[in-house]
Amino acid sequence: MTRYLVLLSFAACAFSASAGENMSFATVDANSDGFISETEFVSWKTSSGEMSPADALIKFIEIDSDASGMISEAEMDAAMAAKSEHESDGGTASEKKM
Ligand SMILES: [Ca+2]
Repeated sequence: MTRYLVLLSFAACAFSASAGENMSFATVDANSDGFISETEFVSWKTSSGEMSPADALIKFIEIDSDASGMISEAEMDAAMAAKSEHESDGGTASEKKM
């Protein structure tokens, strides 16, 4: 039973990782000004049904590390790197359990 749960969580991680790879900064930057505004970020996150507007706003504030009100490509890269690092940690832990 535990083994099935580990497999399921591993599959969920793999799925979310591949979904993330389909996203590019340019896709989210709707007006192509080189920054993702709060509006662009929230509409991207909510359009996929992934998050509520409130959750998307919290995520935006997390990623906007210099609190400029805009997400730069560097800030987005840092957020994606932190996310994939977290996911690979999860994968390693699952392999150890198996
Ligand atoms: Ca923009």
